Amino acid sequence: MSLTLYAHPFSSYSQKVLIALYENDTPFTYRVLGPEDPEAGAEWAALWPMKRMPVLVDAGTAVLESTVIIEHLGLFHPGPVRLLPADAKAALAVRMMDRYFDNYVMTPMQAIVFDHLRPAGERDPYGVARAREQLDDAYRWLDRALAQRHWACGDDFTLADCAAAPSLFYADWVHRIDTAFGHVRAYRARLLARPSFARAVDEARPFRKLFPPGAPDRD
Ligand SMILES: N[C@@H](CCC(=O)N[C@@H](CS)C(=O)NCC(=O)O)C(=O)O
Repeated sequence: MSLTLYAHPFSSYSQKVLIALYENDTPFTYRVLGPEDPEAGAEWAALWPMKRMPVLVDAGTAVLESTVIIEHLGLFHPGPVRLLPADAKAALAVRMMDRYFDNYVMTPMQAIVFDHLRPAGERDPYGVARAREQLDDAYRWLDRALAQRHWACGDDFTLADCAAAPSLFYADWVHRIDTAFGHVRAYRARLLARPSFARAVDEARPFRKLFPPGAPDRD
């Protein structure tokens, strides 16, 4: 097996894939992207000019996009924890929730974070207010969806939970999940207790001071 992951411990989409790797104890070479290793950065930019992390290289072939990377791992490097159900209809529900977390939790969360990186005078208060509304809508919808579920799609931990963990983790930092959404708050706590995600969170602790809006003193 020759797997190389270009990623960073504090990056939410990198964590999504790290969870999948840790769930199955899948061995891989970790190329951490950052100023300490310009060579890794140059390799990554050559592999994927969009310069988005993570990128997985499997026996010389680049695999792009966190969801596709996790599906690739399930197909080519399966382990005991199956993150996509074998049943195609059940898998569709998992993919739907994966899209939900990426599009409606991760995206507005990132909009708020990246607004802090804009130069003074280029900030986007309208966009940030809209992102906050989207997060409230997303929390409200999710709270109902989770009422009878342990994980995002039921009893089994899946791809959708890999997406949920970092998105809800950081979303709560930038836009607190209201106490009215008890199911979402309890689910986030369950995700934090999952050993694969707890490991990813621990590995990212040294980087908290870099969180653009400022990291809260919890989690
Ligand atoms: N759709 C991509 C999103 C990846 C992504 O946005 N990664 C962020 C880090 S969490 C990134 O590379 N950001 C760099 C940038 O925006 O310049 C995926 O699922 O892998």
